[in-house]
Amino acid sequence: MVARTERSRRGSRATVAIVAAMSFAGARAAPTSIGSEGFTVPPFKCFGTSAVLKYDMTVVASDLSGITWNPETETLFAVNNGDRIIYELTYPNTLVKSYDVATTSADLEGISAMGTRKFAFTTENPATVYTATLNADGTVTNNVTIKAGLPSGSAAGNNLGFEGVVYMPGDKFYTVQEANPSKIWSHPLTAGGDYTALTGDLKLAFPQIASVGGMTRGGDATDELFLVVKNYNATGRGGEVYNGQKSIWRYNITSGTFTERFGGEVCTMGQPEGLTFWKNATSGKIMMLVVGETNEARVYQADPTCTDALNTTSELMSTCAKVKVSESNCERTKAEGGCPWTRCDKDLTTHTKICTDDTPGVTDCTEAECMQKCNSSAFSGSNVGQTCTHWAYDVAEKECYIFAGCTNAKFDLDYTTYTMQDKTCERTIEDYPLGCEQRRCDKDISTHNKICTDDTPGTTDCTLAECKAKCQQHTDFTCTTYAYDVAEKECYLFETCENEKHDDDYSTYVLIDPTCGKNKTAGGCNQRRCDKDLTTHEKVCVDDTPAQQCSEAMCEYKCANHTFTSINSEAYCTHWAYDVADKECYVFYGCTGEKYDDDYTLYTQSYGERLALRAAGAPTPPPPPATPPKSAAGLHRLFVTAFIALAALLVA
Ligand SMILES: *[C@@H]1O[C@H](CO)[C@@H](O)[C@H](O)[C@H]1NC(C)=O
Ligand SMILES: *[C@@H]1O[C@H](CO)[C@@H](O)[C@H](O)[C@H]1NC(C)=O
Ligand SMILES: *[C@@H]1O[C@H](CO)[C@@H](O)[C@H](O)[C@H]1NC(C)=O
Ligand SMILES: *[C@@H]1O[C@H](CO)[C@@H](O)[C@H](O)[C@H]1NC(C)=O
Ligand SMILES: *[C@@H]1O[C@H](CO)[C@@H](O)[C@H](O)[C@H]1NC(C)=O
Ligand SMILES: *[C@@H]1O[C@H](CO)[C@@H](O)[C@H](O)[C@H]1NC(C)=O
Ligand SMILES: *[C@@H]1O[C@H](CO)[C@@H](O)[C@H](O)[C@H]1NC(C)=O
Ligand SMILES: CC(=O)N[C@H]1CO[C@H](CO)[C@@H](O)[C@@H]1O
Repeated sequence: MVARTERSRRGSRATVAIVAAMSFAGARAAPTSIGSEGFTVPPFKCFGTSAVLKYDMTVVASDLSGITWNPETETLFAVNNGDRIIYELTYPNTLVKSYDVATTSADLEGISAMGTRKFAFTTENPATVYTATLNADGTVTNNVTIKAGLPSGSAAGNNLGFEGVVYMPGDKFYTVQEANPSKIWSHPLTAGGDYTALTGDLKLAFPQIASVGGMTRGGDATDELFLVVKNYNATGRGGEVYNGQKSIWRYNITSGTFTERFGGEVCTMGQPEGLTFWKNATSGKIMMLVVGETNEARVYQADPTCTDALNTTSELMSTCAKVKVSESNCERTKAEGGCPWTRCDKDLTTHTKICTDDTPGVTDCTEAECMQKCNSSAFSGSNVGQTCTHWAYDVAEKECYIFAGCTNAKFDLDYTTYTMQDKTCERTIEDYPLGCEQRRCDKDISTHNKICTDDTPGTTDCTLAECKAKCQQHTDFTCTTYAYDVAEKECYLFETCENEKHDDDYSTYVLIDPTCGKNKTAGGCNQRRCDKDLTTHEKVCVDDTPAQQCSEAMCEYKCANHTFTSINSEAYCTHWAYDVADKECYVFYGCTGEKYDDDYTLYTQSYGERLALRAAGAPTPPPPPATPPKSAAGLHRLFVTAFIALAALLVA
């Protein structure tokens, strides 16, 4: 413990010394070059607790997967794993040039500036490092494949190859493998050698890293690497366990240890994939830029004279808040159609069966009466005094349950369950232009900022679109929810929405609906998936072989055909997720911890849809591919292939 503290202090003093030697005068410094950029990365504490900028790096079309600062041109070079294009831009978001590096795989994942416009970059499938010169006129020359593929016997599943590369000036390349295992490798600067493992499986190292999105160097430091980690298990300073964390980790190559981590806004990114540091020539500040899918960008800055020590960031800044997992499983009101074929678990939830079919016309009731009984909390016996939150009605038998809370809502052939009030309205402006009308988060207990006011109309007020944009760009805290007053043009931003309730003036919107809940007809929820660590699931189609892949229609059918019998005989599949690119499919029972996923679209499936799909039967699988081109279809394919080849020739 003492030894570690000593080392940390020395590390930080050394950093300060290097930076002080640069004696920054405040004037604009001349461009620097790789290996002498005039800084190392100060301890993370120095980057403070607020991002200085949060934005979408829209000049990179999509799938932003890696970035590097090039000190000689004072521009950024970003890679996109959707095409094979490297984008050069001026910070923060002005396109300079784009370069088609024509790699055999389009899956670009990492990039590192090497000086004199030379860059190293990686592709994931297979794990490969390339170098090339990206000329100012947009041409690509001197392209070299340093090495394709890991040494034989080293695991690297499809899509789990290199996520990042670091050129260490005059020394070697370092690469990082995404997962199974997450691992750092090195390779000599010249082509033809082999990768050498720098670490073992990072999952077994103390931060329990299970997935890495990128890696970068820290200015002129030759013994440090910085990893963008997408999934690791953390232990808090008080011993508390936080699973599924995201962060930046600092790694000391000499000692082979991770020395500190930084969560902050990295926690809120969908999928952090790239990181780079530079020294701002105007302000002298050390800039830290984290980027990720689709084109999220977060910027922090540190004063190089900062004297904080390594590993002294607060628990709050180093660790992501635990994900709140919603427990209630029916949050749809009568107006929203309720939750069909569902009833709260009466063994676990306080309830009264308030109408029965014992004496039709006397003991039974209408749906409106059932709702009214919940509204008036008409509990009987020992439950008198409880507050009704949910009610369930059986249309056929005219029976009614009222519930205080709703634990373990599950399949029921006869009932539809309704909540009296959706306590967390959660509407996006895209799905509901009016949002949640006359609702607002409780500003006494929700972290908030009143960002537009009617003090000086035309100056301090704003439009609804501006209110939303301010939420997206807010840096004091991560804004998830915004509320807008149309009459006064006022706007509130909220970090979380605690105790949402009635408000005469405001309509409330979320940036992202955390429980999107759309069926196939409604188009599903793009780039979302239930958390497979928290939800009962089965991966029913995989991309290991073409025979194990499936079509979207088959994925939907597999949900309809699936019962999680280990739970019970009525645990029907409720959600399915499909990856169009890899033709992979998950089926789920419930959906806990729904979150961003770059590959999947998530769909709900009601019992009604299930019955209809089962009645229609399994979709016919597509014809087997690559039959000899004798049939008309084969000839057609041949023509298409020839046409594509011709088009490619013409383009080239
Ligand atoms: C890395 O570890 C070595 C050996 O413990 C130490 O001498 C060095 O100062 C460390 N480097 C940094 C940047 O902390
Ligand atoms: C993190 O903890 C969870 C729950 O204990 C476990 O399932 C998972 O494998 C752990 N991850 C790593 C990387 O150790
Ligand atoms: C950081 O310090 C805490 C004690 O405050 C210690 O438990 C932890 O292991 C340290 N982390 C690293 C990466 O050294
Ligand atoms: C440098 O800092 C200034 C002032 O904060 C900022 O406006 C500018 O965008 C920064 N430029 C770079 C390249 O970091
Ligand atoms: C519930 O009862 C109150 C008072 O009786 C009434 O004002 C309100 O409209 C009722 N709400 C619903 C949803 O029926
Ligand atoms: C449907 O489920 C049955 C029973 O589990 C299984 O035998 C069958 O292969 C499934 N059909 C499809 C198309 O997956
Ligand atoms: C699918 O969702 C739409 C829109 O939410 C809804 O109107 C429709 O009834 C749903 N379809 C089924 C079969 O549940
Ligand atoms: C941009 C470019 O010239 N790319 C080439 C790099 O080298 C490979 C293999 O020699 C070629 O296939 C690429 O076209």
